[in-house]
Amino acid sequence: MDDLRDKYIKLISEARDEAALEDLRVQAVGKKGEVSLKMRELGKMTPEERQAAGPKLNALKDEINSALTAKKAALADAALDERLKTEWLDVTLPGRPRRSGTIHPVSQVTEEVTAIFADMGFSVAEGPQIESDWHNFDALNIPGHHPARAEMDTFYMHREEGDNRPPHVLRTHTSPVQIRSMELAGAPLRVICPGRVYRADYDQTHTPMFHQVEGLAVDTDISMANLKWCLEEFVKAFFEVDAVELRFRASHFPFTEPSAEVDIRCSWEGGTLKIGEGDDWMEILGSGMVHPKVLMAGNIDPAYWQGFAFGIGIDRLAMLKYGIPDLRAFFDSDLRWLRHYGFAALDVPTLHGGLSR
Ligand code: 2U9
Repeated sequence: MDDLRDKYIKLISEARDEAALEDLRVQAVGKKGEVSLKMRELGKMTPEERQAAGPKLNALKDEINSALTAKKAALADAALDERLKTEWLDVTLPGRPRRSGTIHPVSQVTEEVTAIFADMGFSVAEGPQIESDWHNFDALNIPGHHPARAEMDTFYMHREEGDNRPPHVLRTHTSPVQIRSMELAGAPLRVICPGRVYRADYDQTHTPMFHQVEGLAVDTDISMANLKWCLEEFVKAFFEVDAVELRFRASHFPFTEPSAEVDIRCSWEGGTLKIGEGDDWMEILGSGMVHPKVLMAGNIDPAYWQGFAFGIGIDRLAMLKYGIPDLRAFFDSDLRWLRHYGFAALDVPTLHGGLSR
């Protein structure tokens, strides 16, 4: 029995894996194993011999089973240690910004414009891109027969044959968001509305989807003077120059009266644009005093309140500020273009931290 014990304890200690251990278990204490065969011999013994051998055999079986269990646990520990050595990872290493994405110039400029107007006390509002034709047109003093409805090259949503409800449209400007802001918040109000707009037009300077930011300020004693100051502050902050001259040219929009298109003084020497100096003028936005009918559409009493409004094309602002020549490349999703013209993520524009750096 001592020989059996020494043999198996040694073999178990030398076993290299679980399969080898299982073979040893079958050989030693399995049904036809050596210890089991010895137990069968107990029947042939005298009662005295059996009394001496029985407990010893049971103890031997227990000892072998314990050695098997202990060795199995040791093998599992060793395997885990081996894996930990090869699958080791230093979680304290800094991140490696390989192939990180960039912020699209349109997003960057939207953030810049938003930061400037937020600093002047304007809040930001968003609205649906699929609009009722009332919010997109009627409320803005553009009735059914008005040429602006045709001029805006509107995308109409599909309607089933015989459906005579008023159509929905892809909004042709962000102005309906200001109508909704007036309906929701009433006067006084200072809000800007950036977002996507849609017109069926495609050439070198037009894409069927583009971006606008429109502003609206409603209060008592509001005049074109307040509009002019706000726009001057905006242009200086946006183009990061100390002084600019604005030129207001009389114009016409259905939603403002009077209306003005606004140019900034600039020069184009050697093909590079300089803002605030030179003998050229460049149109950058449209504006005016909100038409009384439009205030009424937003449930605001024009006998008591006045407002100014303006609209700016974001894509064109981005082209001007960052020297991007072709509008259509904005929406090609070409990664090389995005890496060239894109901005670092997390470099959020603020007036105190610098808009574009
Ligand atoms: C309300 C009242 C008035 C918004 C305005 C313009 C003039 C304008 C163009 C600029 C370039 C559109 O992207 S663009 O082609 N916009 O000229 N927008 S006044 O007037 C409003 C808007 C909403 C309730």
